[in-house]
Amino acid sequence: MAFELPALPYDFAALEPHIDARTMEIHHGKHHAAYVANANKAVEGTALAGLSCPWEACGKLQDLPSEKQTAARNNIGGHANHSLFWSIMGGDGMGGAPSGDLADAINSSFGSFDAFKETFAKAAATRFGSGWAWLGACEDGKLTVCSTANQDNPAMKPLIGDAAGCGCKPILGLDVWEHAYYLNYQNRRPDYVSAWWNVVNWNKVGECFSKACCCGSSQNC
Ligand code: MN3
Repeated sequence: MAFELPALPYDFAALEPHIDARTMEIHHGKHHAAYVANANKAVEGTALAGLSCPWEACGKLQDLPSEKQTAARNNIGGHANHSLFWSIMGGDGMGGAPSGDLADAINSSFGSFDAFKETFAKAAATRFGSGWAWLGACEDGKLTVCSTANQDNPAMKPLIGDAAGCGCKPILGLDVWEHAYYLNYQNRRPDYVSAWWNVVNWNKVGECFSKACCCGSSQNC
């Protein structure tokens, strides 16, 4: 097995008007596909060759020879982050608010769903340059918000320390690279973040919260 581009679980146009079809087509078919191809190149002939779960690989980047680590960090990170991103969005009937254990955890960690959204939107808006905002589960069961630069994510903590954010297990991620929104929103990142809440699939985020791994692919890991 190698890293594989997961199929989008909906049509390119499914997230309109909040995220346009052309952006989705380029983002999935060009950007994410390139991360997958380059991630496979980066691990060729190493101990990580043959892994198929990118989130697992993000936690093992430190096992690579040092000259391989930058390419692996950027591209395996890109693969992991986008795989989660596609899986926690959807078209009709999405948005709204979480329910069940996830809702309880959000309320106890942030005070309310609105307070969480405000904290998360601020993390997304204030990430300078390219990167991601995350909602993640900490080891004590609490939820937290953090953000990372480029294609880094909290699972990379063993390799990159504080640059990986808080070290939580991400269950919701928002791509704030310009390629994720520029066609529709240009420089208006806060408008993209506000619109994005309408396409979040909270049932999926709830599943990620209750599972050990949420790599977004069809495999069980
Ligand atoms: Mn992206």
